[in-house]
Amino acid sequence: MAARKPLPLFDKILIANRGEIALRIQRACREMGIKTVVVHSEADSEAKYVRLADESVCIGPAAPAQSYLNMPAIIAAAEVTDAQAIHPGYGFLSENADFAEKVESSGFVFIGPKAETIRMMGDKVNAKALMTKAGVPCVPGSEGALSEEPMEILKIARQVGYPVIIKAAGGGGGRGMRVVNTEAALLSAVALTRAEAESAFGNSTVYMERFLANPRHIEIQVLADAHKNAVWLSDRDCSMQRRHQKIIEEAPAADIPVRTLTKIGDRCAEACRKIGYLGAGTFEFLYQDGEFFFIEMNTRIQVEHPVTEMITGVDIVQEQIKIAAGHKMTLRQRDIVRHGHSIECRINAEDPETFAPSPGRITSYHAPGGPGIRVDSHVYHNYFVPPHYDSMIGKIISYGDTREQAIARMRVALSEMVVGGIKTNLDLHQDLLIDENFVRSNYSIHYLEERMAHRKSVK
Ligand code: MV4
Repeated sequence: MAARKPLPLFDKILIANRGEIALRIQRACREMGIKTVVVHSEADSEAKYVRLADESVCIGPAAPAQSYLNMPAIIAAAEVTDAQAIHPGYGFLSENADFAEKVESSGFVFIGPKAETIRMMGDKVNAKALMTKAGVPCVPGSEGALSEEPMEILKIARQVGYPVIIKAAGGGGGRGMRVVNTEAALLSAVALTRAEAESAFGNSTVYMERFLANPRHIEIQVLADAHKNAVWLSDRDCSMQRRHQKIIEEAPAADIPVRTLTKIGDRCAEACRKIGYLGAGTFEFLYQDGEFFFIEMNTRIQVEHPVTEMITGVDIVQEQIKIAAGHKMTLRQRDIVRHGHSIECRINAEDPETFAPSPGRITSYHAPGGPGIRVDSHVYHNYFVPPHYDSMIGKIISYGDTREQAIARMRVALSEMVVGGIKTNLDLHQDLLIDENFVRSNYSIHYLEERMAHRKSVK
């Protein structure tokens, strides 16, 4: 019997996103010989990636609800341009199960997991149950949703031990959660979190976990194909954050014993096979006292994916596309070796004092370069940063043989970078790259906020 021909890739992909990730996806497509359609709002008509795309379709006004979240407009754009697949990027509709479903029922391929997987992971109670069953360790807490019975709730908290955290099943990424330190405060905190969850997510389901006081946020990147192959692509430390907005990410995370990491990575890959996961995904963990605790799974490409690409040499966006086209992954776990160290600094258009977005025209722009420096950004000299969207204007990613070299290269890159006309967080990054705790890898999820509170008080 003749060997089966490799499946063809897509001829044309529609990119349902904006900014740096729209450009990143477009670059992957062009490298693979795939034509691109970019959909954009009226505020993004002049964007570089719109001009570079083979085709573009304006899908509505600046307001995201009328453009980047406008499902019928996006699907209509795919129809008129004859695209075969839709890449949702991150944010916007990337983790919207209804969108994934509509894309598929309209005859297009959604570049991501199946709608039912997205829906499952969107409910954090389901996600935890699924992971527990698949052998991924979770934070100890209520088994599933919290009951309505006060005595039952008190009993579970006693077993878990205070402090506990109450989280909304429909929340995630820091929304809908409340820490409870004492039994006296428990029942009213549960009631309040329920009420907030009902109004924010239309779902009053909450669950309880032991509150970890000082963890690091470590995540594991995975890739899984439609043929039961799954691999994990090392880890990232995303602990340097403020108000659930990551600022610096790095790979690999410091000081995690190889055995601990390998064990958790293998569990993640095995969980992907068990649940029939498809595409790129991220397992989010809290890491404290040498132990990993699963908290959530992200079913999209993430902002910080480049640090993983730098240390593994895998183009994660290209892998997403090949997997969506039904290809068998050629990557095997044994082929995945990490080399060196990578750091990402997210450059935001924001006020350094208040962190309020600082949109406007970029009157001078110079991007850094040189060995081990990658810049993922869609902006340029005279670009107008619109006020309607996220304030991130790009990312500097450094790579070195060692963490020290990645830090040194990032310092040089930051010093070279010029973004004039708007306020940015470049100075904060310069400060953090010489911060002795950062340099010594001595930081957890609370570090940045504590550091800023301290600086304010001594000013
Ligand atoms: C926690 C926690 C401590 N203990 N869960 C916040 C975002 C959401 N993904 C989960 N979050 C947390 N869950 C337990 N059981 C602390 C946080 C948390 C956090 C986690 C990751 C990154 C930044 C954070 C900042 C504050 C709190």
